[in-house]
Amino acid sequence: MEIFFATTNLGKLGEATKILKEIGIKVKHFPFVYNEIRSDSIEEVARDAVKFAYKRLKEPVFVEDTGLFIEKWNGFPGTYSAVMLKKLGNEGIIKLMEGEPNRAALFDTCIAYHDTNGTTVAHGKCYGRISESIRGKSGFGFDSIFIPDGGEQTFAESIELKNKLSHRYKSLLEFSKSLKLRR
Ligand code: ITT
Repeated sequence: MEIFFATTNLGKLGEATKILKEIGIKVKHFPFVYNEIRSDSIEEVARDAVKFAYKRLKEPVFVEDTGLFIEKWNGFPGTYSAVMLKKLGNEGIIKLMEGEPNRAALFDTCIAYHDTNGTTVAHGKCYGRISESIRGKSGFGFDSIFIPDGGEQTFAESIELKNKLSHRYKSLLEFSKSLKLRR
């Protein structure tokens, strides 16, 4: 089975390609540039984006919206994660969190898939905490400041672990099940 993934993020693309390959699905890249809507809901963002991608591509396609939700900041940056990373970076987050005992954070992903039957969504969450410093070289985005629950290493220090328990892994697994039922 082959399927298009519309994204500009090569980190996401690499992980999704690897994870889906192991379950027998080949990913084709659709480098789709699109201005996300403003919403606090990753599902709303993903649902809107996939309609545009499908309109452009005219083939079954999925998109994925991911946010880092920091408990102490009432879930911010959430759907604004890309802007946060661009403007403040991981250094900025570590600095703002200095001395903060509540470091709980959550990665939340929503995949939206669209074909002639309409849109379906799949979700995946990964709970953890923000590290005290930037650690590790692998991965992308916030990986060097996020430690999943039960672990001591950041995602960037243990990418093999990331791909077995991450928000992306969980959402792709749920998505692949619904895809196999649907097609
Ligand atoms: P597309 O919308 O084109 O797919 P994007 O980079 O804009 O790419 P998102 O809005 O979903 O994607 O991502 C928000 C930010 O969160 C962005 O800066 C990502 O690099 C980062 N991010 C997403 N998944 C991540 C992960 O698994 N680990 C670390 N950071 C991640």
